[in-house]
Amino acid sequence: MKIGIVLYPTFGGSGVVATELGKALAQRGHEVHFVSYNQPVRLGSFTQNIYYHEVIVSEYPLFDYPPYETVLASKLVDVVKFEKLDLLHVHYAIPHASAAYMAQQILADEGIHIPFITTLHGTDITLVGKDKSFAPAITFAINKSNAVTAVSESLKSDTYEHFEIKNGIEVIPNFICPEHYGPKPEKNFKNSYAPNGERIITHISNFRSVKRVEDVVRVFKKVSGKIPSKLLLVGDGPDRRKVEDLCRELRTCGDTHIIGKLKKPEEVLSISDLFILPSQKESFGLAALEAMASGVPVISTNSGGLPELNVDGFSGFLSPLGHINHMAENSIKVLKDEAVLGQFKANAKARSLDFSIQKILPMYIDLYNRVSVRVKETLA
Ligand code: GMT
Repeated sequence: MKIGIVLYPTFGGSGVVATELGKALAQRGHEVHFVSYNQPVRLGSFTQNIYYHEVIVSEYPLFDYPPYETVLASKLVDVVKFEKLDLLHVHYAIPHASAAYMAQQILADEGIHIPFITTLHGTDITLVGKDKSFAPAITFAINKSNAVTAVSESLKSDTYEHFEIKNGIEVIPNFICPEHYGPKPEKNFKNSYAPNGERIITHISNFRSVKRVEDVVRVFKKVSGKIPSKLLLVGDGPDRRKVEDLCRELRTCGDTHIIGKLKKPEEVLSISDLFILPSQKESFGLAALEAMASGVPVISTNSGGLPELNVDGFSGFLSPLGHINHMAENSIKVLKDEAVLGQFKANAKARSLDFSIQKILPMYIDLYNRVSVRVKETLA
């Protein structure tokens, strides 16, 4: 098949999932055309069957807000027509689903019929999308999609709750490629962060308020009081300053490394003993899955789709939102004993394999085939 994938090119989970999906499809012989405003960060080097089309919005003095959606729709028309695509798969509803719908209508006028699938990732529904300034357009575009997927049952029910959706929504969870995680790094790498054999606790996010990174620092303060530990904070975003201030206030700076954005989070995860994700809302929690794939147990909240991923008492623990003590006690339970930690690490790795690309990719391919057949039958 020839598939167009529309995505955000950034570090966010939706872009990561879309890129890894495209790479996996290409490896299996499909031709994949990525469409975005920048080269996706996880795309990597020149690879067979992969093409990248950049959406370039021209500057014009009239535009206080450059019309990205219109340029994206025009780009999609061009790519579908000249690369003879069979299907578009857009990741993150805003504004990709409505741009795909516009492209579909323009092409239909020319006798070209292209189906599009929308994958909902989370904040496009739970934060941004339900805002009244987006809701009518999002509802329309979801209803006009030839198929809709959500990355968790939780996101599916949130979507039905917040929007008047007439379309069916299939749940296809996020995935990892197990071969990307491991083998374990040189001992020296871990020693450079934990020279006295301290435990390494890690958090990775975009430091937006929904991630509650300050809770990570508060939990760390309590855990490091009982178990010698180091904290690695990976990522960057609006709350970074507040987090730095809190580290100073709680006097945890000496044991904390704020590393910034990393293209390969698996490198940090490979030396980590525990991952903390105290999010207010998380439709899935790809960062937690990546941690588990590296054999790192997860302390997370029980919000959104996290309980569908993190099995309480097995791959880590779940806590109610904001319950710092609960998260700290659970962290200590995992970290205090070498044998217990080893068991949690093995469990986390085992749980991650339920979300391996080998299990999830066939779900997407099956959906692509069903949608293509359905569209052809409607036209016949
Ligand atoms: O987490 C973010 O803020 C980024 C956002 C995105 O769109 O990339 O992540 C969402 O999509 C990921 C991939 O499906 C999910 O794993 C994240 O849970 C989800 N984020 C939220 O729901 C807050």
